[in-house]
Amino acid sequence: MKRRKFIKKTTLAGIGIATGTTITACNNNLNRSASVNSKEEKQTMNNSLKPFPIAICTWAFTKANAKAGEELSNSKSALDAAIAGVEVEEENLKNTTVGKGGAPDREGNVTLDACVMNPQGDCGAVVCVNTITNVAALARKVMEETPHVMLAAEGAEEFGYSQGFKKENLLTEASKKEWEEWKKSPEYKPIINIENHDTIGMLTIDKNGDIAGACTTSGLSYKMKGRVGDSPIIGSGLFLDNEIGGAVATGMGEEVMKTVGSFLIVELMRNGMTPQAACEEAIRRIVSKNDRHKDFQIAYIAINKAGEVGSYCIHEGFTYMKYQNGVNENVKSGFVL
Ligand code: SD4
Repeated sequence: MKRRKFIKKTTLAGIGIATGTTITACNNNLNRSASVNSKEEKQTMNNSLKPFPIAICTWAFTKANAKAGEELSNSKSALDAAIAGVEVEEENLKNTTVGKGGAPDREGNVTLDACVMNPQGDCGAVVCVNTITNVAALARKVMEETPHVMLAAEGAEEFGYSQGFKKENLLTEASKKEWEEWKKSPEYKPIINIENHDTIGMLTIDKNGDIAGACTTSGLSYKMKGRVGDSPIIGSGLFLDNEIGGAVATGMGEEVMKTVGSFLIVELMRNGMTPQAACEEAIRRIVSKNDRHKDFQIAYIAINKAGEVGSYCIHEGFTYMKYQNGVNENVKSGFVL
C-alpha cells in the first residue's frame, strides 16, 4: 500500500512539472471568463478550456488524423478513433508503406505489421500479415478475443478470417511495378524521409481524457522475407500508460527496437519530463551510440495526460499531425541534423 501511494504521489508530481504551461493557460482562461460577453468570445473561451479530445499522428496524414478527430468529437472512445484514423491510410492504395498497396518484401510479398493499446493497458499485435488490409483492427481483435498479445503470419490471417476479415491481395499493380523496377539493381539503402518512412502511428485522447494508440505499417520497402520492425512491438513502435501519456515511432525499426524507444519516452515522462524533452532524450540515446545515424531517420511523437505534445527526429523533414479543438494542423518536428 505504501509503495503504491508513493508511486501515485511521484506520478502526479511528475505530471505537475511536465504540464505547468497548459494548466496555467487554462487557469488564466478561467479567470478571464467572467469578463467575456459576446457569443463568439464565449465559444472561443469554451474551446480553449478543453484540452481534449486530441489526436496526433506521424507524418502529414491529414485525412487519417481528421478522421480520428471527427470520431473523438462524436464521443467515440480513444481506441475506436485511433483505429478509424489509421484505417484511412491502410485503405489508401497510394500509400506504399501502410496497408494495401504497401511496398512488398524482396520477394514480392506485401506483409503488414500493426499493434494497438487501450487505456486499460491491454495490447494486441499482428505481424507478417499477407492477406488482410485492416491490420490495426485485427490487432484489436487479438487483444479482445484471444488470450494472447501477438499473432503472426498464417495464424493471424486464419484468426482474421474467423473474425470476418476479408482475404485480399495486397500487392497493387503500381507497387508491383515499382518492385520490379527495384529488382533491376536491388540495392538496399533507405532514402531519408522519402522511401521507407510512412508508418502511421497515432495517439488519441478522448473526451474522458483516456489515451489509446495504434501503429500500422508494411515495414521497410523490399525488406528480407520474414523481417518484422518496431511498429507492431509494444514498447518500441507504440507504448502508452493512461496515467502518464503515450509515444509512437516511425523510421528505421531496428534502431527503435534496440532502445525500446516508445517505452523509454513514457518512462521519461513518468519521471517528470515533458513529451518534448522525452522525445529528444530517446533520439539522443540512438544518435550518441550509433555512428551510422546519418544514414537513417527515426522520429518520435509523444503526448502526456494533460495533452501536451512533443516530437523529435534525427533528420530534418519529419512532420506530424495534431487535431485539437476542431483544428487539424501539420507541425514540424525538431531534429538533430
Ligand atoms: C519499420 N518503423 O518497419 C517501420 C518503418 C517505418 O515509416 O516507420 N516507416 O521499421
